[in-house]
Amino acid sequence: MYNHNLNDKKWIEYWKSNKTYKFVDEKNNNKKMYILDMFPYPSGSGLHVGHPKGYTFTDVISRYKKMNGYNILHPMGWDAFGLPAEQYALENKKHPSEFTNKNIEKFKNQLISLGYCYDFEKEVNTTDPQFYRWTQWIFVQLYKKGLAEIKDIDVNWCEALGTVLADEEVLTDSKGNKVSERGKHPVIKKPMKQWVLKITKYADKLIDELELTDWPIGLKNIQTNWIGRSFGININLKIENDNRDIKVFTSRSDTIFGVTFIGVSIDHYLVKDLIKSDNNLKNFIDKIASIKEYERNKIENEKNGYFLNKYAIHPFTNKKIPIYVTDYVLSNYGNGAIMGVPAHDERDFLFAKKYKLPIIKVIENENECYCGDGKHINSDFINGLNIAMAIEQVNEKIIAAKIGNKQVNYKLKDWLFSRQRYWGEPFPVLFDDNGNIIIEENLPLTLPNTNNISPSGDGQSPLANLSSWVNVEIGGKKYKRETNTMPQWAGSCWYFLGYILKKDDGTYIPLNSSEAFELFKKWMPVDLYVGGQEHAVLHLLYSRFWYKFLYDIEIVPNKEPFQKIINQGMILRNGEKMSKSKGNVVNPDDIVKDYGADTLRLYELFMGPISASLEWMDDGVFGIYKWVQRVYRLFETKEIIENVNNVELTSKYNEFLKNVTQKIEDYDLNLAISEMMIFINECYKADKLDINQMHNFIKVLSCFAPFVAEEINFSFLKNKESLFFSSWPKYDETKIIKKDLNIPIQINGKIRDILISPNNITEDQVYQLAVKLPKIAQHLEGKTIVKKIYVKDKILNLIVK
Ligand code: ANZ
Repeated sequence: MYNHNLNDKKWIEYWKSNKTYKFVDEKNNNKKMYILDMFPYPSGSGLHVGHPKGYTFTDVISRYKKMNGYNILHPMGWDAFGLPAEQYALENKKHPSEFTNKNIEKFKNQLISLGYCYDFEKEVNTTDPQFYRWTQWIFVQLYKKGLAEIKDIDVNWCEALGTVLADEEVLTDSKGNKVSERGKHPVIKKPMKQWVLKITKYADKLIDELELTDWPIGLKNIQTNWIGRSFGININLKIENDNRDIKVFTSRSDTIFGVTFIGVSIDHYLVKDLIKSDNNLKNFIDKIASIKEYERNKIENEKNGYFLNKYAIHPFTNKKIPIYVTDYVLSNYGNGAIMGVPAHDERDFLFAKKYKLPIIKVIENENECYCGDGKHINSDFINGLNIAMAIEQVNEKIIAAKIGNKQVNYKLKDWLFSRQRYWGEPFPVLFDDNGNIIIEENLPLTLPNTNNISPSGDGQSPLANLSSWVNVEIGGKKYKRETNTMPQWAGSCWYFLGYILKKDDGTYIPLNSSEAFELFKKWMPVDLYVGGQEHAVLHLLYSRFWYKFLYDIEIVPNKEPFQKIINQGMILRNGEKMSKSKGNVVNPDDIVKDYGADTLRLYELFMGPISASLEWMDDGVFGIYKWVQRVYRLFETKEIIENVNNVELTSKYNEFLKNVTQKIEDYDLNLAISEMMIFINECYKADKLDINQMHNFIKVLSCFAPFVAEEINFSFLKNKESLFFSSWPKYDETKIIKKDLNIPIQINGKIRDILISPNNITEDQVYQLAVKLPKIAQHLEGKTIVKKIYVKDKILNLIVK
């Protein structure tokens, strides 16, 4: 009987004392593979079962690729700045690093207990000054290139957390109020001086260069839509009895002859003017302003407006078009004003219906259009290109008439890059008495060591309380330090380069050295990056932005950091995400203790495809546990000797190797496990097993279940080297006994005979053989074959007249 508790411990110690997983850069090997996991935030609660799903996946691929002769980089590290540590420190009057380091130790031990082949001497920790010195350095370069600046902007202010939050950290609750993602505290808008990174300068590259990657199409679309590039035109319309123009933004100038009203946002300049003399208008605006803009803009919500008693003049027909203030036109998109085309835009349609405005259809064959009774879908829609051409023509007319200019708009906003927190990278920035910025070039600028990290209360960072740190004198002149810190996203923007630079003594090769550049040429881009889809727009967008910038300043040699990405699905319980509050969390430590690390590893991969979100099943875990026992028992009970001449089993063995290799290559690891199970069943049917074949099976198994595999390899097969250093076994196609195929032959849908044919037969060969079968020939007599329908290796249907 296999004792996983003893065995897990034994092999962890073996791998550790033999430094089995020590990273070795094979200098003369030009086949490289950089396999990366999204590094975790080391939270207090330790590893979640969601983590091993991705980490086991990349562990298998790394071992497999290594066995196939690749030079492998497969590191792990810690995204360790962040709010929970700060809050813990506040509550316990301790330094956040204490909490952070404790959690890192816990995480590391858990990862080691799962048998992952990380070399922890390569680990990076974003809170290590040796690491964040380079985070600060990149910031300085961004600043020098004009991509970082201080702005007075309306920020999301959370009184309870005493901090400003990024849009992504703010949620809308069920009542439509803005609340903090963490703690669900109210969030309001407040103007403040903040660092902003101009990611919008890279918007085009961030969209266009996605083409260079092999990401899943869904992920590319999420990024593209988030950036939200829209090609359109600004059109200036004259206003009747007014010497001002009104400027609208449209991406559909081809619908201009269908305009039946103009809509403006509630803080448009026309409104600001009229509101002084029109009390009803004022009441209307007050009422609307109390509802959040993005709520009003939703299709399903009622559309409201107020006629401003003014008319614009249509630029081509000279007709009068009424101007309304509306609740759904956004104030900070485009020009805060639209041309309303009810027949072709759903919001405009809903608005026009309510205010009884005409609905004029001007584009034929559009996929959707609107008229009196609502939406019409045109199933023959093939018109995308025609619409694009029509837009181009109208745009040209508008430009020729000097009443407009082309405009590209983006939904992406510049990146708010400061936080009022202690536990983050300090900005290497000083201000003189006149507010001039002086860059601190002597890096790292370390966080002052203090246990007093209470928020300053006035919106500034806790660092503002530390006057001895804040006030600096250089050459007799007085300066103050920037007291904000960088957001948690900063370190994760470049950590994958940090692994490459990390040396055994814990220091880093300088990011801007030629040595670093040579290493980046060797290792970048990351070949496979695995992590959750929740990072589709934030981390993956921010890190691409930094990487592109580093490319532009010649620090890295290529444009995209992550060649291939796989998003792992979630592990659910009763159809829901596991969470502490629901009490449905499975703790990986418990599974390891009760069933062993191999069981957890195999189970999480066997659950289904890596990208699918799947239900956790205790029975499934037990089933895998029994299978691990079954594999061990096979070696315990069967005679395993050299040169067993079992043709049938040798065929199964080669078929197994062929299939399992293909499944791993396709990243279908659940199916690869099935192949192992099938082969083990075949082995049980035989009396004697071939030692060579079984050794090769164990090599395959070791990628998935390294503990039991090493044990079998040493104890039963009497080998003396870790399977980690094996070569991937090759199969022999000629040893696979090819079974004949049975292909039913139909005539006009009725089966008339069955063709017994060899494997690997082509469509034409099937046809040639089929028509010679006597029963088929008989049915074909005097008929003409008008169509052949062939499903490969399955069926041939002949349609005859
Ligand atoms: C006329 C039209 C006809 C439009 C039609 C669309 C369809 P994207 O591509 O997302 O940028 N729009 C412009 N400014 C707006 C604002 N401040 N608030 C709300 N909507 C605004 O969308 C561009 C379209 O969004 C523009 O094209 C405009 O409506 C609307 F069949 O103009 B369109």
